[in-house]
Amino acid sequence: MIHRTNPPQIMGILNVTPDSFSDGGRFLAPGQAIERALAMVEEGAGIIDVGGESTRPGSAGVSLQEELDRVIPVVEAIASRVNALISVDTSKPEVMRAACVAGAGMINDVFALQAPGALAVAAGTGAQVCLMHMQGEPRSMQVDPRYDDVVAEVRDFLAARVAACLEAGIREDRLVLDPGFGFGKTHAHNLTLMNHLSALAVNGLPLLVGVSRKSMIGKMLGDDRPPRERVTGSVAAALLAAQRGARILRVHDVGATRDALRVLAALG
Ligand code: PT1
Repeated sequence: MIHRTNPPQIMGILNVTPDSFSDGGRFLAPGQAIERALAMVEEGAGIIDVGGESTRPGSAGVSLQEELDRVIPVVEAIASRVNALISVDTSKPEVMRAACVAGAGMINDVFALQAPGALAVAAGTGAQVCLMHMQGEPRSMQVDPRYDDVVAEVRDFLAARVAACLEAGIREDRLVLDPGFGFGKTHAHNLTLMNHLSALAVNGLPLLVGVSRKSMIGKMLGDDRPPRERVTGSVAAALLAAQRGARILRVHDVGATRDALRVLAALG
């Protein structure tokens, strides 16, 4: 379906991890993080997603203290300086709470608020919430992902998490849904999900799509291409997601994505 209404929002990725797969930990220090956030807003990001724990395939978790130390100073620093919604990419309730106190207005949780206490904390913050689907956990999720019907299973999981949120007092107008590209999915699963995006919008809720520089883009371009050389392919996939109704695009390359969206808006 082609959507000629408002263009999707761009969520710029701000990694504050030393092991980030794509930025190589270049954005660790709060000063540099501020600079990067300002640049992304200048390029067209309406949301800045701050993450202190890598969730790419094979990643191990990080301790609570380490994640707080990475994320909270950066959220504090950018909250007062950038004209954008600040999102915190975390699964830990303590990080959600502290980040929202520090100025975050969105919780982006790849575990969809399944950690003990996460639903209650998220409810209390009043923030927007992105619920993402993942099969397994980052360390092992790509070992042997299996589904009978990937679209139905992802949709049913998201529907169950929406119901859990409503029960916890998180109103539906605070929710965003995400199929979780690359999170416990084979290449074929990722392609099937992209081709059935609109079927995942439980209750008509907005969809977030994150494919930027991921291995699924590498698979389509030739497997030896490092993440940095997947920019054009990522923009093409983001544009396709926008055409298929995605409302938020989570990307590394904000300016390039905005340009593509402008052309889509003019011609679409
Ligand atoms: C995402 C996402 C995210 N992705 C949301 N949050 C990552 N809401 C972090 C690969 O296959 O899609 N949605 N937070 C990054 N995760 C990955 C996963 C990075 C897979 C790389 C790959 O290369």
